[in-house]
Amino acid sequence: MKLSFRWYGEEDKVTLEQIRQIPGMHSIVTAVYDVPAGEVWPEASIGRLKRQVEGAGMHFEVIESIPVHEDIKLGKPGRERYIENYCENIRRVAAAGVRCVCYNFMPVFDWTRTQLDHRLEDGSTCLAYYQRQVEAVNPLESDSDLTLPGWDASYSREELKQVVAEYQAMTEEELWGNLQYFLERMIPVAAGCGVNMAIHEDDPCWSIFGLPRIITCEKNLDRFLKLVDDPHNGITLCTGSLGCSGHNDVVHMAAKYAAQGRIHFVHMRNVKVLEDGFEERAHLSSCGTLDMYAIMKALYDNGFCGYIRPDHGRMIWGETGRPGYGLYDRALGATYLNGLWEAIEKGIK
Ligand SMILES: [Mn+2]
Repeated sequence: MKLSFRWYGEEDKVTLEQIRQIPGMHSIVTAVYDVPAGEVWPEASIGRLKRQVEGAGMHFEVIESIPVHEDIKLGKPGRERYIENYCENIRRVAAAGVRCVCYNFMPVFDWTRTQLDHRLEDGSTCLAYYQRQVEAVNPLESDSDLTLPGWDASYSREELKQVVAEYQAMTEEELWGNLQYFLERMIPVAAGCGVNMAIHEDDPCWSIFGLPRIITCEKNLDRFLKLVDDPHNGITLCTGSLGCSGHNDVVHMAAKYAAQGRIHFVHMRNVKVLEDGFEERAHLSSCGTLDMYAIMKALYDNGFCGYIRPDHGRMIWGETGRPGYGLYDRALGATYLNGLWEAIEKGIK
């Protein structure tokens, strides 16, 4: 495995110099953040990121994410231009040495949580999702000022209503069709540049607000991988996104898809599954519902050699900043992952 860490660029309170001091850090996971979704990234911006990351002594090989424009997901006529732009971005990052690109196909709402500062018993805070709070929010009610954290603030309420209504009129099968159309054009370009595409599961892995969501479970991941049956068409195994549903056997999925050579990137995060949702927890297995050792062992045993990063951390030690993306708890997570990996490796030899 190649240990990596997400960095939000120069705006990030967490610096490359700090990340480099985490033992065993191999790669920085980042993106060009100042270009709207669907547009082409300037080569100068990509080059600058590469210089910054390599200048700090780490590798620039993973992008998270190149966002997929809504017109592609909705299958609108405008998608042709956005698919061509997407492919051009893959060519450009590949030319800068990138080997893996994470992306998702979630309608409108990327990750969804209802609370960003849920206080745990030990005084740390975490991201949480409570179904009853989601049900209290109706994105189609124009008189409602309620929003949820993580929503795209670039939409006005009227625009949000419109795009949500478009998706609510769409079936899951139509969304599958639009995904296939995109993959059939995009994956050959990625394959030609030697870039592994790694779709991220829907987070959480179920439908919200009646919008279709399809990258959610083993059956659907099987279907996804067959849409374009090429090793470059792979997944980001996000343990927290899949593991927040008790229906997903994350250990089994890690073993199965690693053995198929289709896991290119792993997000390791522990969650506590509750009757009414879930809370993000510290990485240690005993802090949540997931068996982090068993997941790492399944990856190891099945030849996983891709990139892995600690996913969201709690806020600890008085740190403030981007929810889920502070330095301290993610650094603890990285060190824990190193420890698991070393123990598994040495235990077998
Ligand atoms: Mn993730």
